[in-house]
Amino acid sequence: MFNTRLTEMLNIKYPIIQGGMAWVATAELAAAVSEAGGLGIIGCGSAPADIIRKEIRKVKRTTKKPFGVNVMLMSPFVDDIMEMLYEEKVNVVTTGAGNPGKYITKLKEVGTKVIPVVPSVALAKRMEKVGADAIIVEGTEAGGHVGELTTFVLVPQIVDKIDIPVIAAGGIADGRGYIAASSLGAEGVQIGTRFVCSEECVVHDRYKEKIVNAKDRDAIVTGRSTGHPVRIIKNKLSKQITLLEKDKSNKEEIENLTVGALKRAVIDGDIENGSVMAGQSSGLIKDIKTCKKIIDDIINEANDVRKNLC
Ligand code: TUI
Repeated sequence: MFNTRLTEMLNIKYPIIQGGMAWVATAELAAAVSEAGGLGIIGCGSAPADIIRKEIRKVKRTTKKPFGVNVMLMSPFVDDIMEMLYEEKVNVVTTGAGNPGKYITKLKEVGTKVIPVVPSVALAKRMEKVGADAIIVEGTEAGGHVGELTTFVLVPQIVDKIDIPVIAAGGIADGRGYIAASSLGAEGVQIGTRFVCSEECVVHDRYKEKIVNAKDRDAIVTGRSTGHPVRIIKNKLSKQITLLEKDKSNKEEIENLTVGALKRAVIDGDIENGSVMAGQSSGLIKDIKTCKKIIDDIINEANDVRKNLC
């Protein structure tokens, strides 16, 4: 069940990809996930190319296993990042928040597999046509920048429309979610929030605690009115944004409030005025453990669930 076209293509033990979270997905987290048999990912966010190159070199020194880099396509440094990636020749590039079409041919030429994140059927079809190796289908349950549709409805619609492997993302944090995603036709899962609450993840302890303490309705979407919907855990910042969103003329004030807000939460541990990006799976996460334990527990639980199904 854990051998799929994705594990073959990427040469990994389990088809579990770590989300490429800005500020959060550092070399430490990526190396730990890859060592545990998944695919660790360094998240570029809006960091410049030289910083990311250093993170790549750190992972290369720490593990011989495959790993990847997530490129956030709204980054002001996206072209520099791509030039650097053509040189570093990492195993995998995942992309988010845009259409990576114009970079795919060159990445593939240097031997990098390209796996875009998409929030819709149309974009999935377009990405297959321009040469993507697989597609990450991300439902609105995910943390951070989100689309509208749920994982449960979007994954099977895309599985029906494309031939390359589909990886399900958004709302998956345990073995039950893994089996559900497989049942929908996914050949792998991408997991973000669960890995934030790992021992190896460098985010501030208060950020991890905020997720562990979150209840079912605490991961809410802010910024719909500004055209930048972002899922974060409810706090003082989210309440301020929600109030400002009642009036469309407050767009600039909202943008000012959110500039630098992710760093404030992740690095400074200001979980009230900062942006605590996390998915709806926060309500499922009750502890902090190593990446190896997270992956082993998912695999063991998935095996138990499967036995009970048959
Ligand atoms: O990219 C993400 N999640 C992110 S990026 C991020 S950094 C950020 N911070 C503040 C505001 C905005 C971004 C935090 N979380 N997930 C992958 C994802 N990609 N979700 C949705 C999409 C997406 C959306 C539109 C992918 C492609 C797309 O294409 C539009 C087009 O060009 O056709």
